Amino acid sequence: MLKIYGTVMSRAVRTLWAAEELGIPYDLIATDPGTGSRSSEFLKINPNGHVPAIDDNGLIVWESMAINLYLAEKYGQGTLWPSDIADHAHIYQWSFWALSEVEEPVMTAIMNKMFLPEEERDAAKAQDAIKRLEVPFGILDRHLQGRETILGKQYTIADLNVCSVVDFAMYIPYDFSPYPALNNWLMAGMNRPAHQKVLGLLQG
Ligand SMILES: N[C@@H](CCC(=O)N[C@@H](CS)C(=O)NCC(=O)O)C(=O)O
Repeated sequence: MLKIYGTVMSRAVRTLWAAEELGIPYDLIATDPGTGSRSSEFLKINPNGHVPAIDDNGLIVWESMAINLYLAEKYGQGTLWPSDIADHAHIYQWSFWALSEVEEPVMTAIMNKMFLPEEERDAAKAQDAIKRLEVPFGILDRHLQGRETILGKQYTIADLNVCSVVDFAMYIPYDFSPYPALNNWLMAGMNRPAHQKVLGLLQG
């Protein structure tokens, strides 16, 4: 069975959402919240000591986007993973874009708003990060105008991957009202039954 290492309060939520969406049975192997796992046993799985990581019948993969692209291609043919190679190009494009253009400012804002100990938080850094989100969020909003999904077709792993980076901004909290197309797409992603099921794990 697929093993997913991580916790719901980490980037492993992306992998859990993908597994639920794809209907793959899995075991969630809990690691220390906030610290990943530095145990010598876990470092053999992911030498970075970061989550998520997976063990799919002996195949180890780490890095959340790589994991999700692999799971979608293996288990989601015709659903989260379309057949057209041009669609694959855009799936990679938007997934890598989310990590390189959106994740850092979102994480900087969240860390300085809520996760760091209060005495270490820097309000100016949080404000600067929130300001920097205007560029990528504007790009995504314009792309989604007149489209319900990133590819403009069925819901794919591109939507799930990008949504799972953008939705962290809701913890800042972030005012998405200047981006109505992005906001509608984000809410649709949040309300997908597979996503709701994973968020339900947060409640225990
Ligand atoms: N680029 C990696 C980042 C993974 C990452 O930093 N995960 C955090 C949890 S959200 C972690 O394991 N932190 C613990 C640590 O760095 O020790 C990915 O997307 O998988």
